[in-house]
Amino acid sequence: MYRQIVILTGAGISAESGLRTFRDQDGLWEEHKIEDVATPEGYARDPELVDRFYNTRWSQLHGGDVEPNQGHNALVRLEREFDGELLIVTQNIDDLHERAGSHRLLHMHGELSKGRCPRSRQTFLLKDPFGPEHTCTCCIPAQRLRPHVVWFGEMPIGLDRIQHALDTCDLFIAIGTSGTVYPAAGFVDTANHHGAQTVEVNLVEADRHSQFQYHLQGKASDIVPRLVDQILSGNVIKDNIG
Ligand code: BJW
Repeated sequence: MYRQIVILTGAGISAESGLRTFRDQDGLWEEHKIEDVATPEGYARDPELVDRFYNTRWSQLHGGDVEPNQGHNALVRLEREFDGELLIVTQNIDDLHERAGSHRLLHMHGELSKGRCPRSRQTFLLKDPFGPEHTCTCCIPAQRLRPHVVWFGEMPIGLDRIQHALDTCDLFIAIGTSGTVYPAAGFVDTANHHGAQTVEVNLVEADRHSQFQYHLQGKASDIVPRLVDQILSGNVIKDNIG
């Protein structure tokens, strides 16, 4: 039925793995000011504070208690069994899609497990939490690595590839994202414009101004496996699945 699928994931897909979202109750933005920890200006003012913010999240991700959930796993099944084109675009910087086994994946807001040279933009895998001792090997003098994440005011990663996939997809699914951060929040408009079917999976009710044609309300770990069954069985997605 479908030939080209783009899936956008947000913090909600990792929530059931124990990682906090940003804007929900108890979300990360309740304890941190966005302008302090998610802007280049905040990093320039106080890099240690920003390093600590990401180190806490790095330690949780690598602490042994966090694992992919049924939502991530279902997307791996889709990748293995779907005959057409698939691209998973994640706004998440965790590596739970990779740990589950996804390959056709693009981290548009960066990766928690990497540091980046601010001069050459080369990335380096981080085997331990951040600190001033993490420097690049590409420049002389060596540069202090910064978190490989996209902050407000910075250009997201892979936009050309994403744009091409959106222009040609016939199904666009957004999972566990509040749709408040651009350009990701505008992907649904692009997909609609090109005639794709657009589906949203979220724990909460659809927004009154939602641009999605279908809204599936519930936990990602519950809805996504059923959505994948539906796609793989060749059926068109409807409001009511499973
Ligand atoms: C569940 C669930 C469960 C819970 N099951 N669901 C004015 C107007 C328009 C735009 C702008 C503007 N002023 C500035 C801008 C641009 C700005 C922007 O969008 N600002 C808005 C705040 C207005 N954007 C940028 O600056 C971006 N760059 C940019 O625009 O470059 C220029 C450009 C120009 C032209 C074209 C293209 C580009 C960069 C944005 C960078 C965002 N970075 C962050 C931090 C990354 C590192 C980190 O992780 O710390 O990315 S911010 C943060 O928000 C993070 C996330 O990826 C992102 C999105 O959050 P997400 O994933 O949606 O999480 P939540 O918490 O918001 O939502 C969770 C959802 O899950 C909720 O809906 C729950 O209900 C649901 N949920 N449990 C299913 N179990």
